[in-house]
Amino acid sequence: LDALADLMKGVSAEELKASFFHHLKYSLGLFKAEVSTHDQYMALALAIRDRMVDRMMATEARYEAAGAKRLYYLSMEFLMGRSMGNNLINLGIYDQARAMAETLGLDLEEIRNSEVDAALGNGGLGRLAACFLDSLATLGMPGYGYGINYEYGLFKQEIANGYQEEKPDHWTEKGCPWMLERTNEACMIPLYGYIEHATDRSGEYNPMWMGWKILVGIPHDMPIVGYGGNTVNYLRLYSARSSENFDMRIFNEGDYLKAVEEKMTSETVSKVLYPKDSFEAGRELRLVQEYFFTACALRDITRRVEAKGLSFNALPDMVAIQLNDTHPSLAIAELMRFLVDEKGVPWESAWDITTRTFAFTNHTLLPEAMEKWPQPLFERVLPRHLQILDEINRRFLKKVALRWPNDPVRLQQMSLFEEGPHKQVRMAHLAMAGSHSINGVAELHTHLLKTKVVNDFYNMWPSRFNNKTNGVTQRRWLLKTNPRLADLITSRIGDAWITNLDHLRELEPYAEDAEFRQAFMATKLENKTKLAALINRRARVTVDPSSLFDIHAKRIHEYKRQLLNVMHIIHQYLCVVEDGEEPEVARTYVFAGKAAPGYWAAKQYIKLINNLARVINNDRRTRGLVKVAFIPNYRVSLAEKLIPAADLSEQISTAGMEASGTGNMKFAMNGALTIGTLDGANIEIREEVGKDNIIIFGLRAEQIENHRANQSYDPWDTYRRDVRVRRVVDTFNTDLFCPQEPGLFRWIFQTLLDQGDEYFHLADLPSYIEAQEKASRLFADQDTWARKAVLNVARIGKFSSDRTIRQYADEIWNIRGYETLSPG
Ligand code: 26R
Repeated sequence: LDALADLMKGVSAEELKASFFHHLKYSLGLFKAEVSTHDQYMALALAIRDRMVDRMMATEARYEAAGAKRLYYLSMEFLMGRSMGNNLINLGIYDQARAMAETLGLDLEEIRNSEVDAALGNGGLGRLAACFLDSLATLGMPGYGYGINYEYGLFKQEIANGYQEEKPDHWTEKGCPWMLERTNEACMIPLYGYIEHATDRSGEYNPMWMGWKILVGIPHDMPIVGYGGNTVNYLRLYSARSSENFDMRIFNEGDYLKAVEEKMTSETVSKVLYPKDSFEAGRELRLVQEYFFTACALRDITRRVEAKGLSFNALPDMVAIQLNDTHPSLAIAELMRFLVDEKGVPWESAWDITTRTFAFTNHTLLPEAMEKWPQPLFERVLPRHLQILDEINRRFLKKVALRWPNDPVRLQQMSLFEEGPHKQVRMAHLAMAGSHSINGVAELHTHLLKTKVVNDFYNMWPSRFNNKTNGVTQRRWLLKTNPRLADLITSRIGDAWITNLDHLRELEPYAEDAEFRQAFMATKLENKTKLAALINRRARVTVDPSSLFDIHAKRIHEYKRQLLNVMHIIHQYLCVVEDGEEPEVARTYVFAGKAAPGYWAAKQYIKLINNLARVINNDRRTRGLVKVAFIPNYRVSLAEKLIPAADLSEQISTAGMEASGTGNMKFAMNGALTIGTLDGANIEIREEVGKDNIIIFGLRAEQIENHRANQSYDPWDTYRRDVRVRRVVDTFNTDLFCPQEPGLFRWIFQTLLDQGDEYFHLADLPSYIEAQEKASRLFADQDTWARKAVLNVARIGKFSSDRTIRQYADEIWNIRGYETLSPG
């Protein structure tokens, strides 16, 4: 029996094969003859999962034996993408799996491609959470993700007549083989209802939360394996179900249909990810989602402490809870409710426990993304929590008043409640008041938080504020995504970079090695050739792999300024067709990204890019010189194909608006040069790679801020002064890019000029054009370009999420790794 068990767990090609067939037959009930690629994927995934489960249990035992402090990362979003490739690599069995597939006449890459992305996130914030899980496991740290098991992930994007159309992403339709459902650990979450104002026997006010409805949370665990395979943590995602008990009451009242309806509404709670990267006031379901998963997570966390028979005073020594933006910040009120109402802990000690447990990360400076809930809505959904917030606020404002006597304006500014005709709950204020640590995600971003956005809070608690510059995992974003470059790097400096990215510095001397540069550019060309084929398939555009691949891939947003990129392309186009100027190098402009379904301007940008592509790609005068392609349905698995093929990475947000960016790091890690503003982490990337190896342009955050403060920016000035700018902007008043849809883009002229150009496009266009010309000049000399590209890779070590996680672990969480690396 032991031999059988070993066979089922073993990692040789032979053993994998046995397990693969076992799952085909016994888990999927299939005969060999009727097996599709997707069935192969399912069986292989289950075989891989078996190997992770054993290690997950060993990991748990190791943490338990050590009495390890644990980190819980609460996030509404985890943008995991595909898992098979990463799991194989991190388990160290990629080659065995490929060998196994080969002996069966199967193609591992084809099998991997049939995995659908787990798109449980919108963009940067969700993908950061996924990178963090990889780093935590690789560092052997007890860190767990907690979130929602959305039945529908971020919508699928299709393009029809140049416009974005959204289609549902029913990613779980065929089941997710990585996930372990744990019905035995379900938890009950009350919400709605009312407060009964009672006094207890001693005459003390003792409010009772009554008449609630119950949601049931079912945990689904996705094992997360670290590189080397020694540590397997998990991501725990909750599905919402209705409560049998509760339904029974209605059943008994005889209203069968009402009972079924209630059940359906319960299940909508985990139905779909909100596709917005800005806040929409008043969405009740969103508030319920936030409370639902947050309360489930806390049940889980406190249950563990209670099982040990320990006092809750020990909580901050046993666990750290990180709030990924304000979305899970109800956890603060929920922990207070649990301690005070359910466990009878006095308020003061409950608050001490709470603030020592929580830490908060802010991910955006955009005012429209700040969560504020209408108080009446909040009260209806969470009546007891509103009372708790009131009490938190009362005590908090008392401290503010002590610090700044007779300063009613400050009290108003800092309150957890925004007064006015529509009273609102400010979630960021709750998150800051209830946490011992408040961090931004890049140096500039943290600086702006401290000095501008929440300056009052910084003055009150300067020591709570700290920076944790973002990072990305090199296991996915270099090793997996760019195997050719990864192999080349390893052939010269060994593979230590996989778990310590600082080792990439050893590549620096190779920038001066002609043979290496040639090999480096050859891998880039291979990646570009592959991408060219994909562009042909998905966008029906033929492009030349030797042209400069200029890639702009991220959510479509005005502040990210896809429009600025478009304006430069128009400029280049006009230089050819009107001035007869040959550009320095041929270029392929690639765009990819989704627009929030309700974001009109962003959706217009997509139409504009597609129209621009149609006009330029069909103009014989620019043939062989300029191509434009919009690749639909940007997602993690598409990013993995775009990033390794980029020469130039567009990071051109209005300075002061991109908190950090993480795509910028991934592109540079794959040897693209950045063209960008001094915004977010671009600033730190410049510090690392050196100013000669990055192309910076545009106004700095401070200058933008001054213009805003003094209202001193007038886009008409630039329009009048600069003929290039004028010529480009004027095209929006013509039908050059919308011959079939007259007047379609006139609104752009108006926003840029009559409405003040909020994002400083025109102010930055001249310096952007010059920066782009510089990029072309550099690219024309392939050898110079190669040197710079190599140095980008060699100097990108800082931006590993391993570094970021070590900093969180040392400076905020006070947790450590428990790796049992076998000696030698
Ligand atoms: C309120 C809710 C609908 C919502 C608002 C905003 C949901 C999601 C967002 C997206 C924000 C918070 C986000 O993704 N921010 C990004 O975080 C990245 C990781 O820190 C940064 O790199 C990036 O600059 C920032 O925009």
